[in-house]
Amino acid sequence: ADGLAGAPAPFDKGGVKIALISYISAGDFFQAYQAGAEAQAKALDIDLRVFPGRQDAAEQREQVLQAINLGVSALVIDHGLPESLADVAQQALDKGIKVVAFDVNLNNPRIPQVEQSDHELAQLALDQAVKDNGASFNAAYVYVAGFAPLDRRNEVWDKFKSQNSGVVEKTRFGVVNDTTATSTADQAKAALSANPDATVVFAPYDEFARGVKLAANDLGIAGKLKIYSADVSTADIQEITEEGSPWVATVATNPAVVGAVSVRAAALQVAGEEVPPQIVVKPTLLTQESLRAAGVKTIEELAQKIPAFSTSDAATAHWIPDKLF
Ligand code: SR1
Repeated sequence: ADGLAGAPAPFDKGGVKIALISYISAGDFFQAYQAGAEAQAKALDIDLRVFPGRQDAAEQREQVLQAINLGVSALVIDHGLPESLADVAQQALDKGIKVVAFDVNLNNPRIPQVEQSDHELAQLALDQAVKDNGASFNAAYVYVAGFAPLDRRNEVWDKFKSQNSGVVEKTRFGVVNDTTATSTADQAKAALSANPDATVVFAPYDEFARGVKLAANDLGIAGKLKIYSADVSTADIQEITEEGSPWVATVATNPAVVGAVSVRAAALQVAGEEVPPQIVVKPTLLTQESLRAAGVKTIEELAQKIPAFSTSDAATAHWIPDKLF
């Protein structure tokens, strides 16, 4: 470790250890988030220790304790269940270790929370659904309670339904596991077969949307369904823009940028600098039509066209390199 010229201590000397402890590692969003965190760590000469998430709350809790014992300067906790993390996160703080949470509400004023403005994200997706379908439609909704971003998006869905009496939620399903898309597809097949009048699907996680699309294709109903989602990846862009795809819009950040912001928030705290309690990376609406018209095929091409997909002004400082993608 050589350190970073012009950076405050301890980054001027290098060798700062930070741990990234995820609840989920599978899927495009979480892989890109991790890659962004690693790229930012490398640019700051940080030794980033990555603990793989396996959707196992007890294991994630254990990993927080392991990271504390490794002598890290900061922890980035990415998703997870607050009830299994809050006390071990407090233990870290008590030992002088800085903590940043992404998408898990640890209810601790000393832990800044990174998020993607989930209320705005859901609202943009639902506004597009109304633009395409009018304010009366039968819907299928994909949701799993207990994940902070999904719970925030759900608040918007509940409000949207109460404000639009013509929107009827005909069916609700969803699962988050190590094969979310295919497990959701199995549920979607049963739910959509039992509710053939559902024409709009609100699936605010790309793995959910991918599962519903899979089911729609298997059932031969892709032509009468429109799917509105969250998140984007190169594979998602391909699925959205392909001929006949029912996946018509998504609202997304670049998850690599969110990963980078999370590491920057941790680094700023280690350097003794202030970070706000909420650190927000704003999402952008991407419709099938706009992606096709722009000829965009990859997330890198998206980053060239939309500045918010290449960098964020959240958690920056003059000494932190932030042009990574
Ligand atoms: C299971 S939670 C999945 C969500 O977490 C991140 O916020 C992504 O946007 C994804 O939709």
